[in-house]
Amino acid sequence: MTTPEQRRQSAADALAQQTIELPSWAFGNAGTRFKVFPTAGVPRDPFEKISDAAQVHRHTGAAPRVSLHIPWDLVDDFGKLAAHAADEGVTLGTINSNVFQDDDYKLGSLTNADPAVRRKAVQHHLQCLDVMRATGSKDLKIWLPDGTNYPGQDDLRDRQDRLAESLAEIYAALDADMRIVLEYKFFEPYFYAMDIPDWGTSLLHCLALGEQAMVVLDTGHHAPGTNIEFIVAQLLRAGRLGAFDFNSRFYGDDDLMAGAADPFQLFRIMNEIVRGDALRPDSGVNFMLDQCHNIEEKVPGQIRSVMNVQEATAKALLVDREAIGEAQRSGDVLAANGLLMDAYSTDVRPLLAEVRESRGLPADPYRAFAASGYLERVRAERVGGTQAGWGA
Ligand code: LRH
Ligand code: MN
Repeated sequence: MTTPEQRRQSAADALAQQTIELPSWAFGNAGTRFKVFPTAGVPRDPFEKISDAAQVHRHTGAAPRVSLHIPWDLVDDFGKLAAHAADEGVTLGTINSNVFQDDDYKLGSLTNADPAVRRKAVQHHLQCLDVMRATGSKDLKIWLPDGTNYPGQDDLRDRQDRLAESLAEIYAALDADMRIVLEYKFFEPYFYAMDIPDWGTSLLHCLALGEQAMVVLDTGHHAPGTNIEFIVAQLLRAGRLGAFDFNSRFYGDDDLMAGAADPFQLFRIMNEIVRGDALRPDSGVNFMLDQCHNIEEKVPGQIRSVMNVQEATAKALLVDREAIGEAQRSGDVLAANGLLMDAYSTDVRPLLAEVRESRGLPADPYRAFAASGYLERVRAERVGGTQAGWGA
């Protein structure tokens, strides 16, 4: 049996190594179809986005990578962008393709009935692989907006066959150390059938492609009431969980701060990660945020989100695994549930403050950033130009 102190110490060790990848697009303006609110000091280009993301790492010590979105983050010289990132103490991470803003993809991109449109969409992904070779990134994240709005609009099986063929072309172009991470979403922007609506469909395509294809689980992409931690357990069991897009939601794909809407769900997800020994830096699971800060300041919003993931992880690391295993195997329902809730009910903020201070980081990154004057500085400096983000 481990003692609470032993669990606390091994939790501290694991938390010191945890890293969360930030989305470049979270630092630009974002909103809904009703309104995109501009914010003073918002970045005007990928270099400024990287600088803002680096502030999150500087204060949390847990966000050393930034994922890019193409073409939102297209630059003339990705080597220069990677050098800028290094100067700022971060690296460039996952490359996200984008086939959801081009008129040609109205009836589909990789699934489109028109071979010329499919070829164009495949070409875009091959361009993303070239970006990865320039940035040193290893993961190509594919989320397809592809879908239909009305029954009969298109043949569901033909679209899957076309999708499989297009994905195979992209997969064949991967370097040996690259991965495709394939994201699913149950609705939006289409409202009858999305072509990759659920984890099963993404997994089937990944299994058909090969070992370098993994599933991305975006916590905002499930039907209400879905037991997401069950999907996590199953994908880990299949060895095909490649990455998370963490955010939270009350209703749809709200992309709110991770843990803000449902901290208990985030804890249950991280509990399956810890139980599946997938928190290790070499587990192959990339923990990322995918959020939009429509009304709140973006850098503090990202800092708060990283802290929320750390808190959920810390609670999951404090679960007494031996005791809960015994209670589960002996059918002691209340004891087993009670042991999980004990961990969830633990205030882990002092433990996290200790871990941060032991690494020379501020005990409270959110408060430390607020006191840094960074936002005031960039508001004064970033005058003119076009702010990055939706609607830019
Ligand atoms: C789609 C999605 C995807 C990104 C986009 C910004 O909803 O989750 O991961 O490409 O958001
Ligand atoms: Mn996502």
